[in-house]
Amino acid sequence: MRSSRALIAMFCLLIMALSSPARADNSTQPLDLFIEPPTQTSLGFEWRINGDDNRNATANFLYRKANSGGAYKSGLPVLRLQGERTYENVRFDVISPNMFAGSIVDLEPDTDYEVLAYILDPDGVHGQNKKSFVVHTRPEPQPAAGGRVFHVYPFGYTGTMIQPAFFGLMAAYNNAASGTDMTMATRPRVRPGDTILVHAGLYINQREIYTNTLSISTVPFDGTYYLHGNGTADKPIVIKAAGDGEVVFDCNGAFNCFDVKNADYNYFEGLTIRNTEIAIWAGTQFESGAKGLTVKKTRFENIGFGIYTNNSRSSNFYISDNYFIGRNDPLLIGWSGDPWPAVAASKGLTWPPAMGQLSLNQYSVAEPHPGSYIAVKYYGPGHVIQYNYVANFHDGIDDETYGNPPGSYATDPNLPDTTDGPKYPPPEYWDQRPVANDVLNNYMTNFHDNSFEADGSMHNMRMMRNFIINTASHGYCNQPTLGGPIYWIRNIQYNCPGGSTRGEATGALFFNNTTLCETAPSQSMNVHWRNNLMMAQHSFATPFVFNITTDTNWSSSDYNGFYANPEATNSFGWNSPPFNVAADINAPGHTPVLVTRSYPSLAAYSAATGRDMHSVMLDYSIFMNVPPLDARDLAHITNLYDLAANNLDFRLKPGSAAVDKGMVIPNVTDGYTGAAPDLGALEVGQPMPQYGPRFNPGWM
Ligand SMILES: [Ca+2]
Ligand SMILES: [Ca+2]
Ligand SMILES: [Ca+2]
Repeated sequence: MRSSRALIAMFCLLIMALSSPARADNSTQPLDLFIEPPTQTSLGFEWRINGDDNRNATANFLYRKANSGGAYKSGLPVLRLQGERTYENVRFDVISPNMFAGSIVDLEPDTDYEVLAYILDPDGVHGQNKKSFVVHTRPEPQPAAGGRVFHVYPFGYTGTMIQPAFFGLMAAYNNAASGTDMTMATRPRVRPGDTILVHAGLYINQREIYTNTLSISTVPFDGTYYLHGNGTADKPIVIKAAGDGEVVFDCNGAFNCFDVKNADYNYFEGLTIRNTEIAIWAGTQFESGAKGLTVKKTRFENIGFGIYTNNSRSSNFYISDNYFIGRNDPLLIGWSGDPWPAVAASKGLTWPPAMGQLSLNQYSVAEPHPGSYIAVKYYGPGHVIQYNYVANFHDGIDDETYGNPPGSYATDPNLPDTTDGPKYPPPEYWDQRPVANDVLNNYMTNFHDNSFEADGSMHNMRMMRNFIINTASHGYCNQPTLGGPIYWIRNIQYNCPGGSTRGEATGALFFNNTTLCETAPSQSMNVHWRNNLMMAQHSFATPFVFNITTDTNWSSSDYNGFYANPEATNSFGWNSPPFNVAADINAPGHTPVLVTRSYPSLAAYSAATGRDMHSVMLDYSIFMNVPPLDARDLAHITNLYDLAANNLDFRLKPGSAAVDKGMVIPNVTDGYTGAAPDLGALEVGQPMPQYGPRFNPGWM
């Protein structure tokens, strides 16, 4: 009897233990540290943990060149993630694991770095809280030494040809070129490390003519150059201008010019590609996608889309120093919402504006004007898109919105059995995630919608030192982002009448941006602003200069400089759960309950919310030469501005109200001048960043 009573008692205790709420565990247990694919200049890390329910643990990633014996420096601020949930109907349901994620930026390519990572928690750390390891940054992709070299000339060329020589690209790339039914009948000649030098001239096919005459066509009926050769990271297959004059691939209206969806490590340099809807198609979601595509110093014109993959296999692209010239009108026009329909009508434009060749039922002889969609769209890890000039598109450079990342599943409240599944990708899918991407130093102008989208991206997205001018809405788009960190650092955004920042941002960090329009993302979690200039443009979208809606009370903002619309009743808002509730997060069947808080002044807002306690008010007189714009002046809202043509100068006047008003942010403000870092993108006395291509092409 006694033993069975004891058994029953033990059983009851076990049931109680299993059913009682989990005890808070405020100490931290570090788990595995994951190193994301390095780029040429950045490293990204994810360190998963258990515990730290009170979210006060911190992590840091220190670095120095290997074997240098130098002092360690700190990488970017590391983001704490835990349970933020991006839940949007049946497209997204992603829950951030308990983890840290962060980057180190502005490194040298092809270099070993020693990284020292550690976690601190005032409540204690169980297990190994320090790790050190060496990571090698990627080299810039280059043609390999020692590979075979093939020479390509345009049909009809009669001069001396360097051997081995071929007429047309396909004859060199494949074992032969053929016409019409035979265009796909040969296989790649090229091997890893081979270089095809394309000599000056016009390369054009007439795909509509059935022919055996190679001067007319070497592509199938769709007009596409299908490339199927595979290079390697060290030995790409190179298609490069020979250097004796402009090389023009005129795609003659083909929907897609180059298809590299099944061609890894192909490399394009120095070409002009024109007259096509999709110039280089590198992947299609759920079908196939290339790895390691390189495109340098290439000019894209009369295109709908420049470079496109939305396949999660795609990784490690290097898209640098290119010109993407879209077909959109040389005026600013938006695609959605007021005041754009009336503005378009006043200019005699059809609306909404086209983003491609007009379909037959829209074609108008009076206005046969096609538009352009996106310059570069990518998905997957390790991409670098930098020093490009992008003009006249619907969007500029976008992560693919994609939906739930591979291996994870959204929630359909009506059909849970068909879509329910992991809310974060299992480790076997981690190499297919949109992480560790660099978008740097691009010059972006004239967009219907966004200059940049981080939409659908997850961790360690680094959008830095970009110059954004003339974007109808939201140069910084995060709709949605899936955990973060999404680093927006030292970007300039000017003439953005629809506002600067689109939600629904999870894990976005804004450091030292010069943002000259209103900031009012509709929804957010775990978002943080430091050292920014945020100055109103009299937007039609909102009177607030800064109106944040966030489901987490660990979102924060401080050390910023603001300029408010003078006649606005309220200029600052911080809408979040009651301050005694840590977070109230979207979930199936649950809508967060937020308190709307609006204030007429920075002082009132700071006092009530504890945010922006060290921030300041200022005006456009801080700049060397930046005229304030009025987005409600509809007669001029379509104006385009240009850095050089308008003699704009976004540097701060020495001694002005933004100088030395910032805080130290490691890896962002290193080397600041004066008593403290300045607000905004450009520190007084430091050299201007390069925006756009680093070379002067002959055709400019
Ligand atoms: Ca803790
Ligand atoms: Ca967009
Ligand atoms: Ca300073």
